[in-house]
Amino acid sequence: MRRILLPVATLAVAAGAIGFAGAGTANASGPCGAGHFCAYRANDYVGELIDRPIHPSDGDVNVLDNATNSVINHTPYDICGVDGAGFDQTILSVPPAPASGSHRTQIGSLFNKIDWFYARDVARGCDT
Ligand SMILES: [Ca+2]
Repeated sequence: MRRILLPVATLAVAAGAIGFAGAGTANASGPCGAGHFCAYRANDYVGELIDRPIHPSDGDVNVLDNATNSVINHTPYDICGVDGAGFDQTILSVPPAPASGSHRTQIGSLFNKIDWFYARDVARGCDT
């Protein structure tokens, strides 16, 4: 269990740093619809994979496997990204806007393993 949890914590810190760095760019608001969560194939919100509202009652919301490289969260929920390879592991947590990290201009090679997303109330948060 320790061998699994340590890399997840490390990746979460890296994602937060990336999201914070991108929050001040001219493209910070991105193209994502009001109230929607959006995932993109490429960095900087290029190559839309999904653009839709997500609610915690929706369960798993599939995207093309191993393709997500940037995301925008305009929902009021934490959006959680899962890598389903071998076993389900939440590898990305995206807070609702306007919190720092709600827009990730690039997730990077460590994160483009996401196969689906789910939403959680902020008080509960993503699985770790
Ligand atoms: Ca995967």
